[in-house]
Amino acid sequence: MAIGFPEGFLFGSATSAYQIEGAAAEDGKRESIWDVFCRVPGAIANGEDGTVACDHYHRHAADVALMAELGLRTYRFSVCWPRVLDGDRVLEAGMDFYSRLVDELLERGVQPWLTLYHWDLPASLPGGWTNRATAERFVDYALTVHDRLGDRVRTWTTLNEPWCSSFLSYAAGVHAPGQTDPVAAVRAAHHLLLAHGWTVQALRAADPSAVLGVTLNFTPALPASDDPADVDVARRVDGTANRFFVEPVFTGHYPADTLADLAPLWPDDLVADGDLAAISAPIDVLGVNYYTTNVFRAGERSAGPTPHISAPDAVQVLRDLPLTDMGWEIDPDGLRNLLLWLHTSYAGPAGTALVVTENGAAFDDRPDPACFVDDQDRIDYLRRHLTAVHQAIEAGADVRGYLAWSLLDNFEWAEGYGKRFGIVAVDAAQRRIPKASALWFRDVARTGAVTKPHETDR
Ligand code: IFM
Repeated sequence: MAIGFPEGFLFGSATSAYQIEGAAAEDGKRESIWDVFCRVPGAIANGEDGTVACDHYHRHAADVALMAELGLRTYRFSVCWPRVLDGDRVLEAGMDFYSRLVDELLERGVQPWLTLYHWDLPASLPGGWTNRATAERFVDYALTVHDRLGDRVRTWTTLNEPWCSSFLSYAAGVHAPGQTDPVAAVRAAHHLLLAHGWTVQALRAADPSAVLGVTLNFTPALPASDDPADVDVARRVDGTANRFFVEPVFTGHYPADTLADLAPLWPDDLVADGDLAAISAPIDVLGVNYYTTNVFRAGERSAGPTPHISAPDAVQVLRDLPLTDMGWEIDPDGLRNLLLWLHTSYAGPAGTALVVTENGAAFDDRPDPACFVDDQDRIDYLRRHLTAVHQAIEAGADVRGYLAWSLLDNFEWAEGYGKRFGIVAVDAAQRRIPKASALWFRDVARTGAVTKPHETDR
């Protein structure tokens, strides 16, 4: 049986600059914190980096043609800040690259969806996100990019997944810049949110009709049992992983319980008057990135760095669910529940639409001798999650689109190239090979309908 999505529902795909562009030192591009981090011995699996990646910087025209063939209605890409700005100086070649990309997308009928920050911060900014001045620089950067592309790009996302660029990057040390200081992580998180809020205010003033938003990653945290210790540890993880970001954006307050949990780490001088009013500037769309749901029990306090800075005693418990190649449990019901929670608690009352800006799975697939990738496991993942989105819509959530992560097999950060999320494979010769999932998704995008998974396959 087929389930149809509402008229105009946006099917698309997403990538990010560092993960696909390559051309790491071309046309005057300056270094980002990821260029630097990839040189740290042991930071990235197999010592890999984004120097060449998918060579999209040189192959963008063919990549856009492929997007059109795959029926994508929108393409979410990110701009690499140090490709377009060296301090205050505009790097014209880098800016031209994005301008051409936008033109090509529009010529092919694919709506450009621009993310300003997907983690490749200029390495030259002192203190990175621990420094409040970085948030000020971000607004200048955003306005400069908008000045060049705002006549053609209508949808602007400030940040992608600030949890990753704060707690995972400054507390767990897993992502650039690789720090393991929980206080630095709290500073980074607040400054990222501030950069978001100030930028929404500035872009709104410059371009009142633009569609503005932020993309947050949500990993729902559930207790392993009703033991109060398990319930409390799941609450604390949920506080920093999810509510720390969505709550101030919609309510202008950090969650009270999370503030209490973080009190020993919270710098007195962090929040200035007006910060939370800026952070809660109204947005038009909340981007929702969902991959999995985690279950936690309370265990021994871990000694090593962790992104769960208020829950070092959190121990993840695996359920009896299939895993992706990242070791992430496949839990589509978690996406339905998440969308309903976000709609009911935050986005709905604010009149803000939801779009799933990332969802997808890594599987260990490679082209067969006939140069085809029959990734039925990914089709199954996408189908189940799209079905969950449809269920959320039926239950009243205002979800306007779904963007598959990712268009291409690409650089999966600390995991290097070993984890393949693409619906299109990229081989060593940089050939693009649409997988079975890309052809399946093309049909979904063209018909606006998905066949339901068989109940027996669940
Ligand atoms: O590849 C990443 C992406 O950059 C951000 N969201 C999660 C994806 C898979 O880990």
